[in-house]
Amino acid sequence: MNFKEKLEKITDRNNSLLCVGLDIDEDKIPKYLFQKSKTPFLDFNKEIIDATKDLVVAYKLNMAFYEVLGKEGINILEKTIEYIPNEIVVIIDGKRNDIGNTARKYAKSLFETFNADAVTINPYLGKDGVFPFLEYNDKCSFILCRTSNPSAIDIQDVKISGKPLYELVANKIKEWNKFGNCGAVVGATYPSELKIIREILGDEIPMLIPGIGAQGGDVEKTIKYGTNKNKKNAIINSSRGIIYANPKEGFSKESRNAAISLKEKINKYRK
Ligand code: NUP
Repeated sequence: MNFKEKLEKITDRNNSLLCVGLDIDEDKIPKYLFQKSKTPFLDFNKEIIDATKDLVVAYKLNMAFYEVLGKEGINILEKTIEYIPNEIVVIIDGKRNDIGNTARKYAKSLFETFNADAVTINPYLGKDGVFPFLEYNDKCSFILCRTSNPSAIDIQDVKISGKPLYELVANKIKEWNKFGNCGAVVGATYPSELKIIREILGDEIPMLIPGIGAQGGDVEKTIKYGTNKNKKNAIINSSRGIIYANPKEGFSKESRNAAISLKEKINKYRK
């Protein structure tokens, strides 16, 4: 089953567009886990997965939170991915890219070594940096188009021939989508840009939309502008807003409640 089929199937099965971001952070995960367990981060991820796997379409693991822990972090990343049920999409968020020769290693590492279904990449190096990822036909490469952070404007809004750079990137994503395995990353914190980008991309290209929860993105506008004509093909991520909903003993119950509440809010606007 390729990425698109997998996404469609789990979107329907769990009636959801929700992605939980497993951004493990030693300053935020419950302190008691460090006293109780030799593998606190992995235990934390497993408990979050157990508590939310019927509510989500995807889990997103941001490389920064694993790499910072050194080889132990890589081990946690691998074990977490192994633990995620097969039918749920695994996204590795590393925003990778480089010259073609190096990009090939990044692509192999994320798709083969770590077994991601989807990755995030940046378009800054142009197509020879992007194509090594697209050679993985059955996977998905989400290309940074308009990010959620305040300084996204510094570069992504620079006008080229009268159009902001993110529009040019959206058009490139469409052009590069000849194998049907491109996606776009667009922040929920910029609904007007999200609308323009969905109009450029059309209905077939999936969007990964972070910025809901801790960054304050608007759920209603995100669904209105980010989904396709079937109110699908969007993966809405929240990390801190769910996994650290209440970082104390019994945390996974609170995370489950936060995930239910966001899933229901999303679905309310899909009707
Ligand atoms: O534009 C982007 N914004 C963003 O927040 C692109 C991303 N990949 N992210 C990532 O999504 C960010 O690095 C983090 O892993 C997650 C958002 O986390 P939170 O704000 O929901 O905690």
